[in-house]
Amino acid sequence: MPSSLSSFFWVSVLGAAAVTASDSCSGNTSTAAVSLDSVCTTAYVQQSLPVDAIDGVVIDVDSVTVNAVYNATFSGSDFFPDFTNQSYCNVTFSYSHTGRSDTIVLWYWLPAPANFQNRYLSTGGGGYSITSQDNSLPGGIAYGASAGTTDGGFGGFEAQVSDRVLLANGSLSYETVYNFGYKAIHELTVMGKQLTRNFFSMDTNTTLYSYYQACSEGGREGWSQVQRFPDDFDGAIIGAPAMRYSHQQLQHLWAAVVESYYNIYPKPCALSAIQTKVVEFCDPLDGKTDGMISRSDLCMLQLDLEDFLGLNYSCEATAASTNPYNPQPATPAQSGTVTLDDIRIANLTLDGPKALNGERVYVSWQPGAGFGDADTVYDNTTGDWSYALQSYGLIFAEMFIREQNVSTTIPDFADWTPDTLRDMIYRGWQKFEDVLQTTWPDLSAFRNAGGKVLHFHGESDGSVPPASSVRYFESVRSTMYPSLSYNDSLAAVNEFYRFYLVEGAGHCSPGQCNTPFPQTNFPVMIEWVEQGIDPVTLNATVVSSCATDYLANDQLCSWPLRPVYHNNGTEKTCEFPDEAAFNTWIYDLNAFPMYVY
Ligand SMILES: *[C@@H]1O[C@H](CO)[C@@H](O)[C@H](O)[C@H]1NC(C)=O
Ligand SMILES: *[C@@H]1O[C@H](CO)[C@@H](O)[C@H](O)[C@H]1NC(C)=O
Ligand SMILES: *[C@@H]1O[C@H](CO)[C@@H](O)[C@H](O)[C@H]1NC(C)=O
Ligand SMILES: *[C@@H]1O[C@H](CO)[C@@H](O)[C@H](O)[C@H]1NC(C)=O
Ligand SMILES: *[C@@H]1O[C@H](CO)[C@@H](O)[C@H](O)[C@H]1NC(C)=O
Ligand SMILES: *[C@@H]1O[C@H](CO)[C@@H](O)[C@H](O)[C@H]1NC(C)=O
Ligand SMILES: *[C@@H]1O[C@H](CO)[C@@H](O)[C@H](O)[C@H]1NC(C)=O
Ligand SMILES: *[C@@H]1O[C@H](CO)[C@@H](O)[C@H](O)[C@H]1NC(C)=O
Ligand SMILES: *[C@@H]1O[C@H](CO)[C@@H](O)[C@H](O)[C@H]1NC(C)=O
Ligand SMILES: *[C@@H]1O[C@H](CO)[C@@H](O)[C@H](O)[C@H]1NC(C)=O
Ligand SMILES: *[C@@H]1O[C@H](CO)[C@@H](O)[C@H](O)[C@H]1NC(C)=O
Ligand SMILES: *[C@@H]1O[C@H](CO)[C@@H](O)[C@H](O)[C@H]1NC(C)=O
Ligand SMILES: [Ca+2]
Repeated sequence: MPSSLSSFFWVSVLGAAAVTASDSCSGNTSTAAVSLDSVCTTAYVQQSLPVDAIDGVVIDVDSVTVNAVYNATFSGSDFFPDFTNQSYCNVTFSYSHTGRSDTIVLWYWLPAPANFQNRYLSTGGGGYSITSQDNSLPGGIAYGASAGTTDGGFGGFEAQVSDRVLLANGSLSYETVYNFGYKAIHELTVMGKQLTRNFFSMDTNTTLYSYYQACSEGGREGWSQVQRFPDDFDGAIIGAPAMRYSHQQLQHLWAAVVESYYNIYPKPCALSAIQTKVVEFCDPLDGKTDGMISRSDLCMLQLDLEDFLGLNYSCEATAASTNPYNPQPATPAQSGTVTLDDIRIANLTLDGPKALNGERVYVSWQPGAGFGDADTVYDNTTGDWSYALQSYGLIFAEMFIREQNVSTTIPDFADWTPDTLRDMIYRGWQKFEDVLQTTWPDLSAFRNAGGKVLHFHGESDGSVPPASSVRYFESVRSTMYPSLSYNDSLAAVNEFYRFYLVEGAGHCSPGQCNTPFPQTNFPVMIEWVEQGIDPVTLNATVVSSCATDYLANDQLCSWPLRPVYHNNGTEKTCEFPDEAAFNTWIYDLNAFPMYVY
């Protein structure tokens, strides 16, 4: 007979509709014959709520919203292929913590019973958001998984943690920081799994496979769970994680620091002309001239930006931008030739943060990443160009570290030197080491619980440097297997954790034309977890709209193997890079007395 309370509800609530519920007597709870209509009701969802899943959590039963959605179509995502005819139950409800007056809203899509395949998926956010709203949920239900997201308690699915992180000047909301850091996603997952079991009337002996999938800040959120909660996920798909948080957020101010410190303000048009030349120069170094850089390491060894001295550039005037964090007046037409000063800023930007004495503060971006953080803004009253403060760095420095409610400027920025940036990174690292930094390198508990991690990063990412992901992979490898040789430790890590650089890709998206993007990570992870199929290479698809071979399939190499093209680009192999190429990915962050994982 059904063993759980929810199975009891299933029978009593649905009556004759639950004709197959008795299958659970043989250890198989088949709900396939039940229609979406009959379960996607407020009463049934209220009875399925995960009320006892977490101590100290109180679910507001009256907050439940439920509606069935039929035959939905999803298209245009980089993280799952297009789907038609998806039917699901759309559920939201809120909860609070005993003794606190907080309200956190959860949002789940539960697939039609006919399509449920005993899977659950948590999804995450980007930037200062903990959620991608309903943009990532389709990638779950299409594979028979219920899928969830949380608003973190920040005031709705369109809100950001920065809306709530300061209670007043000098008063940081630590509860908000910890919800963002790791608590809210954990609660989303534990409750999502129980809701799924209850809703589909799974008996306790049936395995519910649990997964995570997100990119950028969502990637950091994924690591925050893998590092702390070994039983939450069987498989975590983590893209371009914004981890090593203090370094990651504040490095976005590096370009503005050097512009201000050296008083050099290149025109954006000059930097984009340099960028075009970088791609042109580095594209063929990988053995295939296809408009994208598959080997940014070889590019780094051979590129000299001074070769672009005297390059002509010309851009048309642009309209004003109303971005609240970075409002910009209209810009005039720009033209000229690339100067040594322009090249100096481009060089320093790519090289990444260093202290004035030359000690290294953080990793570099790869050539091909562009110069977004170095883009200057036009002052239409003076006719001058000046630095722009990238909003992630600005908010982290002012709100999280200094606890000052300043949204568009850093009052003393004109006094900042490269050493000020170093000191600010150190301060943020120490202050948030246990909640946002997210670099705990010992994943033994997750490995021992049987978990798998699929980690990927666009090689031309201009927001999170891919060398940051390489550094974490290498930290895990050397921390967990200190006495093994490189090859043996690599094999040991790869049993549960694989990392792939995505040739030519940008930040959580295809970048240069013809980039293969890993759009089928969820089915690949399902095969790894449920069938033991090791993703020796990562399945990818050319989804960039400017591609010459749209939808072509490709296979990405598992780190540290790198693509090598043969026969004028018609064949590709994955090979160990030579020592010089490998070493371009490895940094000695000697500006700090503490080791940076
Ligand atoms: C679940 O598994 C246990 C142990 O194998 C077994 O005793 C129990 O009968 C099973 N329950 C159901 C509902 O199959
Ligand atoms: C459970 O039922 C499904 C669908 O009928 C079937 O494919 C599967 O083999 C069954 N599993 C067990 C353990 O009986
Ligand atoms: C969904 O599509 C199926 C055919 O694929 C059709 O039979 C059904 O009526 C549609 N349902 C709704 C609610 O549109
Ligand atoms: C749409 O999905 C339903 C089940 O959700 C299925 O019965 C139907 O055949 C599908 N229609 C098409 C056109 O694929
Ligand atoms: C899902 O539910 C939420 C909350 O009620 C609602 O805002 C949203 O529009 C619903 N989505 C669909 C596709 O019905
Ligand atoms: C921060 O400043 C904004 C705009 O100046 C204001 O709306 C908000 O209430 C302030 N928040 C706090 C916590 O002071
Ligand atoms: C740059 O433009 C100038 C003036 O328009 C022209 O004389 C020169 O040949 C151009 N240089 C290159 C390298 O195209
Ligand atoms: C300068 O830019 C601001 C903001 O876009 C605009 O309101 C103003 O009209 C501009 N002034 C001139 C002289 O173009
Ligand atoms: C830019 O970097 C290259 C290579 O590191 C170096 O040779 C060159 O002197 C630098 N140029 C400037 C203007 O800083
Ligand atoms: C908060 O601090 C900022 C920066 O020091 C200041 O501009 C603002 O006036 C302060 N707000 C309040 C309410 O004190
Ligand atoms: C691999 O990607 C191709 C498209 O590039 C797709 O057709 C295939 O189903 C994917 N394989 C897996 C395991 O998802
Ligand atoms: C090499 O490939 C490029 C790009 O596909 C093509 O234009 C060129 O003709 C090829 N060269 C040879 C020698 O086949
Ligand atoms: Ca190429």
